[in-house]
Amino acid sequence: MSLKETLKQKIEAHRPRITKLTKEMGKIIIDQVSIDQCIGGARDIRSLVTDISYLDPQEGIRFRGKTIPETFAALPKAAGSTYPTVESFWFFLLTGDVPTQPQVDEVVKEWKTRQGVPSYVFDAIRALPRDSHPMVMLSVGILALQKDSKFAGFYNSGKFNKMTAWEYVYEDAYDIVARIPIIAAFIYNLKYRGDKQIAIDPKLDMGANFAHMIGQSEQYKDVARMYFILHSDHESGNVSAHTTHLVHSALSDPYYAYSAGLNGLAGPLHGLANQEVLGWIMEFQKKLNGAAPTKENVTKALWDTLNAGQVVPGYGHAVLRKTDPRYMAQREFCLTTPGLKDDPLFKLVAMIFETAPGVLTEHGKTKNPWPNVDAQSGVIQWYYGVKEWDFYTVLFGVGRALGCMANITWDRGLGYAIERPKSVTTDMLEKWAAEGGRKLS
Ligand code: CMX
Repeated sequence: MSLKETLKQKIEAHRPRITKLTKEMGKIIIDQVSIDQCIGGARDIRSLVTDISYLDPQEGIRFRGKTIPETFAALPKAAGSTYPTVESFWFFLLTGDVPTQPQVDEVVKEWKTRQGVPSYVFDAIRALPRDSHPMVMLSVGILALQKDSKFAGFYNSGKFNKMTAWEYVYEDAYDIVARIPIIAAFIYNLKYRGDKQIAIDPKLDMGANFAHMIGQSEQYKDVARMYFILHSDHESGNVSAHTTHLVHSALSDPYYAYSAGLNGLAGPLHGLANQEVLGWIMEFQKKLNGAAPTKENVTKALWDTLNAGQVVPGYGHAVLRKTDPRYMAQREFCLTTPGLKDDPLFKLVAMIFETAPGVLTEHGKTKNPWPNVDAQSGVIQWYYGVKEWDFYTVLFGVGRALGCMANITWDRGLGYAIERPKSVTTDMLEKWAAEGGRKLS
């Protein structure tokens, strides 16, 4: 069965569950809200629903119920590789089913029909100052594609229908995941390779083609596949996924929604942390002035950062309370790739991993002293020659598109409402605090 038919069946089978939950059990209480949660970024309030992935604080992410190693093991592999194609992961993320090889082949084929990017998108990016941040370029590129949104076209057709609206989100979502790596490669070549552009190779899967388009080596094909899959989804409360969901909940089409999501990903407390990690390391190495990194000077650099009131990039997490399995998957890649495990930058990152949790624990502020995905990802890019670290968040954004687009396809399939939480005033909080809590009846 095709991806779309499989998805249609799944969405239609799922709808009665949501109807039953809202109509028959809608008033059952599942959470409480405290004052510190209101002020502190809505942390831990259970008020979003997604079946695409789930983040356990101890265990880390599961995509469609599978851990990262289980996901990599289960999916059909790219030809000549031990890694799955991004296309097979897209099928899995959307449907929850591990695709058969013919289903993967079909997605790979369809992906190619969707990956053409109109020239006006490239013109819009070229019109920006060349020293614009690549995330600005990526966000502009996605927004420039909006003109052809099939969802917006359907909405404006006068025939809008809630039951079939998801099919148009699906069309836009599929176009976005197919086109975003092409736009990202264009930005890379524009900014860092003197605008020497490389054409799509229609024989290659998504990850391999991205490697080809940025002029990378054979081995980088697996780096791209792994990287895009690992960064795809982290349930729906993180800034990029939540923003995408929020914006789309107003029935803004997927282009508006994901451009907004990318703008959230570009924050240093979120996706931009991967660039900050490399910036931190380079600054540290500069200060060493040729001396070898040691546990002592790494400890000092960490304390200098904390004492200056800054965060240690790549460490801590709003949900996780142990080392991020996405960090471990990338560390494993480094340890098992000849050359990479002896790379000085990897050794330094490994030394920071040994040192930072102790320092952060002693510092005593963060609830999670362990590394997140961003602490490890730059090393691999750097090793393969992608040394322009302000580009790293773009790579994150290419991967994150998979999760965000799968999520909003399902949002529309299940008819989730426009998002509109309720605000209160500081006076109200003070009054309820004095009364020992807000009277709920
Ligand atoms: N270094 C120093 N201080 C840190 C810290 C870190 N890595 N992580 C958290 N803290 C501090 C917070 O700033 C906060 O301080 P204040 O009380 O002064 O405001 C305190 O510890 C408590 O924070 P928390 O509850 O542990 O963490 P939050 O849920 O508020 O924030 C996060 C989570 C990720 C923003 C934070 O850990 C951080 O800033 N980390 C560094 C940036 C980073 O790596 N971001 C990437 C996260 C993954 C991703 O989205 O890509």
